[in-house]
Amino acid sequence: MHFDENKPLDVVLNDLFDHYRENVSDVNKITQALLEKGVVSSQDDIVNDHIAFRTLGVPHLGIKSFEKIFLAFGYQKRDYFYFEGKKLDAYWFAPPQEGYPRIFVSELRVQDLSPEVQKVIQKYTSPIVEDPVDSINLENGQEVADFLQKPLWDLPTSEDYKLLLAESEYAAWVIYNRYYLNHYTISIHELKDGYNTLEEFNAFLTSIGVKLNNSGGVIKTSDDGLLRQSSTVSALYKATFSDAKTLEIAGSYVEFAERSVLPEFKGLSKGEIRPVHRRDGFETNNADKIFESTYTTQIKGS
Ligand code: OOG
Ligand code: NI
Repeated sequence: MHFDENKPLDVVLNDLFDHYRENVSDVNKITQALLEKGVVSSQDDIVNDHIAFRTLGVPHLGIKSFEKIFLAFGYQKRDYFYFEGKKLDAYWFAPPQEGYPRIFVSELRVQDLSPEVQKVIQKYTSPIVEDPVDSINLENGQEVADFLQKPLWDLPTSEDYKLLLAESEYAAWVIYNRYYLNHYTISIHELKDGYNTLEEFNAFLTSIGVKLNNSGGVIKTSDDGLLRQSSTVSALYKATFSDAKTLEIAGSYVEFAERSVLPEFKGLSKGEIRPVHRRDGFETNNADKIFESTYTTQIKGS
């Protein structure tokens, strides 16, 4: 993905992606290998199915606050998802026009966590008494892009990070990584023959040494069989905490999605198939496993 127009949404998506690819080495590794194999001729040829963000369910920092940015850009709020075990809520947002990625935003149900963990989270977030997005001009793309890279709360101590990690990997990820882009997603069905099924694409990823999330199986399949997803596991990076200690913690990852043509459009020829003819949205059971791409159980497991 790379947009050339000067629209605020384009500026924001480009900036998010630039920071993300600088930090997540699998992004360039995969693009480079696709270029070498002649599957694509530039990053712009890769269709981005969706991007994802994580938020904390406390006043002024959850989905209700974060979504203002993308609603202002013309995104539409769609289905709600609940993840009981992981104590998360989520929504997905449909883009204003074809060619832009869907957005998946999740939120930690902080009130469902232990009093100790709630206290640590509140220590960082309680100084925030109004929606931080309200102080930025949403018509200025660069201002929004800068906001998404800016810390909204103090850097945590390594002890606080470890306390969160022991109870909720998600909580620990957000307290350090904040609104960083959590992943971008390659639309596998848009690639050329030989690479446009997840089985073929995952074999290619394995051949270039990319490690995949295997929670619930490497390929996660929706009940209707039409949305299939795989993802890498995040690399660890050296993070410095406010007590000057460093820890190896999980960063972001890359996802791969294959959306099949809906039964009512099965008669269309290959050239007639547009994105609107394919399975849309997300799937709770797939997403539940994809969250684990940043979990140490996946990163350290074999
Ligand atoms: C999001 C996990 C869910 C999907 O496509 O279902 C997801 C996350 O890890 O924050 O991306
Ligand atoms: Ni995803």
